[in-house]
Amino acid sequence: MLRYFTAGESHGETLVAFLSGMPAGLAVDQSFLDRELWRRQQGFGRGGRMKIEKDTAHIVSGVRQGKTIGSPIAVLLENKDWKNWQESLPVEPGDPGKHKRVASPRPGHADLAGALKYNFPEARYVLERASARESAARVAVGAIAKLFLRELGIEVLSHVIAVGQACLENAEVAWEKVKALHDRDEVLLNCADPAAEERMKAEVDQALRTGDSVGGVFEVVAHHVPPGLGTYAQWDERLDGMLAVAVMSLQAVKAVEIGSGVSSALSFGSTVHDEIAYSREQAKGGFTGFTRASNHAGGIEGGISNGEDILVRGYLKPISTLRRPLGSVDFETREPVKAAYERSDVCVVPAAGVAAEAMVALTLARCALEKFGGDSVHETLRNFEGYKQQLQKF
Ligand code: EPS
Repeated sequence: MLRYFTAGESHGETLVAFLSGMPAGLAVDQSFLDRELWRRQQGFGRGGRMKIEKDTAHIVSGVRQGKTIGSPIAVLLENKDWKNWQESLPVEPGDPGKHKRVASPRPGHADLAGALKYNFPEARYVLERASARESAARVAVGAIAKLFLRELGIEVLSHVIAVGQACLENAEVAWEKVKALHDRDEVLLNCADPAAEERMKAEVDQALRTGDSVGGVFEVVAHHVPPGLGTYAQWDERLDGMLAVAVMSLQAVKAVEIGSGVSSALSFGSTVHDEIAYSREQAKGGFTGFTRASNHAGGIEGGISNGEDILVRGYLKPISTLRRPLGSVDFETREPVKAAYERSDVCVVPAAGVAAEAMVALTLARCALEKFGGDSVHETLRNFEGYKQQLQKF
């Protein structure tokens, strides 16, 4: 079973990610991992921290001579900012006078709920772990999952469909366009339509000017996924449910949508469901000859992938750290004060999309391994070939 964990605090020495259950024989390209980490650091509206960090994956186990060996993979990601925090966040008791308190909890952040839960007098340790810095560790292991999926011909990418009030007018973006975005060496807001991207930039500019923050919507697209991943047979094996958990678990995500689920709920069935046809032409090159007139279902029906692109949207609340802070209460005096402000980002929608790609890739890799099995990639691919032949004969 494919499993993963992360450890690490935002300003601690390193982030750590573990990935276990990846079959042996998968080529691991370090430059691909680092490119994924770079993508997560980009986007208009990031704060000063991204000038300090240049994330790179330091693999310490599970990969030898460029390939996985079936053993657990551990990856370290250095926090360059650690040198500025060594005295205030030491592992050993250190000098309590150097501690940097977070005096008043930020509305929308984990600060208050976390302090209450863990019985901390203030929120420093809470934000250290609740921080979205953690998502870098997920991207590192997600990149390995992406390499595995590539062996099966599956690719996972994302694009941004809204920042604040600025939305893509037509959110149906062709796979080729999403792919072209990924090849860009400058990530602005990772939007496929330049005019919409300009409007998105204006939203971020406004937030920057006014000491505010802004959220938005990203869409993860998984391309060339075979039909048959996930199942309706048991509630926790439904692919849509697993993807929702995976994407909702990312920092600041407050809603997840599969395909056009939200607008579908407000429409008649005849306008929503994706009509089925058959193409003898497609039957030669595709998994099957069945085709769809549209993809409102986002590639999943009955909790099972149906062979269309899988579309998962994440709705991101605006970052809760505001330069013009909202009302809060001092942890010590209980007097009304403004919420604490610490250097932060203003908009992270493109970055969250990259982190969500990692979560979708890890979920699909797990489902693919459950379906096709294999202790080596060779074995997985052999089983996958057998399944493809079965689909062809259907
Ligand atoms: C974050 C606050 C900022 C962000 C950070 C998430 O960090 P800092 O407090 O060090 O300025 O930049 O995100 C990252 C470091 C990252 O790599 O994404 C927070 O409080 O969530």
